[in-house]
Amino acid sequence: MNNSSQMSSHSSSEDSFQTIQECRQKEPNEERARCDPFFSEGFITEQSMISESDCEAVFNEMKSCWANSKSDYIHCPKFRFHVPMVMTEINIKVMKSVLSSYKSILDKFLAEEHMQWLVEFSSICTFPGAKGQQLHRDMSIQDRRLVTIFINLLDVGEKSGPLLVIAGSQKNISESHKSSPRFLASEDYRVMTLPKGSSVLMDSRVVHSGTANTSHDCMRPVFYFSFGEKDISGPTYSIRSEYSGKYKLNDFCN
Ligand SMILES: O=C(O)CCC(=O)C(=O)O
Repeated sequence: MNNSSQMSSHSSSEDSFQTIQECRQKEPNEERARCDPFFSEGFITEQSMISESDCEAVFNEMKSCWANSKSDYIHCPKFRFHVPMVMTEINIKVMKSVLSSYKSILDKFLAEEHMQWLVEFSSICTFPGAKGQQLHRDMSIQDRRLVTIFINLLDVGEKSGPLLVIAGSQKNISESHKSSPRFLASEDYRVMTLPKGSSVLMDSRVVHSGTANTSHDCMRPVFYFSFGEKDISGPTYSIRSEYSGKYKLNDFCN
């Protein structure tokens, strides 16, 4: 997650489109249908991939991390926990299962070895009373690569503080989301209200935020991990020190 509001002035909106072109030339229709939305919108979702009992087991792992580790930096920390996760059997099983469904996109997006580091392995839980975060990018350099996969461990409704993303905002990185009319227009806003077991794969250049939890009794626990380049300036990676710099994408792909 990013703790910097700095915006890069480097801009090239063409790289995503070139990658789409490559997909078109090389892939059958089904692969293209999966690939295109991610490269054009900057995110893609998958509904109910993880069973209810696995969600519950991972949530229990998260709670035991709350007891044993302190919260990492997070925007708007009141009523939000941000705690690195432990690589237990169930966490890795769930991670592998989600990765398998995004593998073709990840292979394209993180095309080179140095882009494939596991840089985050963590959790966020938003509690009733949490205010909305400011819109931000986790990474603001157009030609670097970083992605995050968020897994929802409970149903996410409008009031439980869903993730908000601005579709397509990874292409216009030189434009400030604070002043650009493009980002002030709400037509590109997508609120990730999704069922338990669903996931979101998000390009870290996408403008997004965790919204306010206005519910009285709904938590939003999310298990997440990020892959990308490990030397990007801007992001602060949430991962236990013993895992940092040790794993790559293929370590979790069968
Ligand atoms: O709440 C979320 O899902 C996203 C949180 C986030 O973007 C952040 O803390 O930087």
